[in-house]
Amino acid sequence: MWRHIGIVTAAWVVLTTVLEMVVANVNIYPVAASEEANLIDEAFQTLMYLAIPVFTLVVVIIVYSLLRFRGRGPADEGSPFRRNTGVAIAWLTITAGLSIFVIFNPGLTGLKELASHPAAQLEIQVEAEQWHWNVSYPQYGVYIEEAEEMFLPAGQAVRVELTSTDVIHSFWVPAFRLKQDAVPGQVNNLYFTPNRIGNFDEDFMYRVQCAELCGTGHARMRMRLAVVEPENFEEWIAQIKAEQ
Ligand SMILES: [Cu+2]
Repeated sequence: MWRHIGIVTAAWVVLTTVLEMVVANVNIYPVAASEEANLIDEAFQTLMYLAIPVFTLVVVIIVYSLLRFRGRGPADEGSPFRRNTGVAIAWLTITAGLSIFVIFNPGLTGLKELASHPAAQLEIQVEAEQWHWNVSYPQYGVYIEEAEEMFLPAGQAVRVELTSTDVIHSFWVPAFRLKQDAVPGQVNNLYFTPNRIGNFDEDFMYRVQCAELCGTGHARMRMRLAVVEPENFEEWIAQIKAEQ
């Protein structure tokens, strides 16, 4: 018995160490272009660190049991199962404890951080409609119907007022790690601060993508996104105004 436990423990420690090192050193995330994205990625990283030892323990025990305790021939039924109340209680206590821990951290603490957004410097109204986005920048008197791209100044706190004219859509920016439903007859706010210059042509994570199935044009319902220096943003706005 102790030999089995020794082998399983050794394999578990090795596999856990390897995977934890991979997660700590390999960047598995797409580009993070907003302050909120860093919060989300940190939360994801914490969950990975906590989940790996549980995952590897389950995998190691299953694989070891399959190899070591399998039947040796067609008539052999293999080793019998025996109940072990102590193991069951320990397993439930540890996994329940981990689950409760992540509800508070990064769960509730992360939500609180996301909710403590700065006062918006830039207001944008976005109207979702099958199958495009209408965007207006009320501070600049700019309205773009069926917008194909959206410019944002880096470093400025943005508030998006989001609504829909027909069905439920969802405003999703992968590079910001944020998603908010656009619901007819209702205005939902979304807050973010872009902090990394970039655009769709360089990295397709810079896009606004509809993330709620809304009809046949759903997959094509997207806008290119560009996060630019504030002076370039002003130039873009001036250019749009000149064309209108
Ligand atoms: Cu959609």
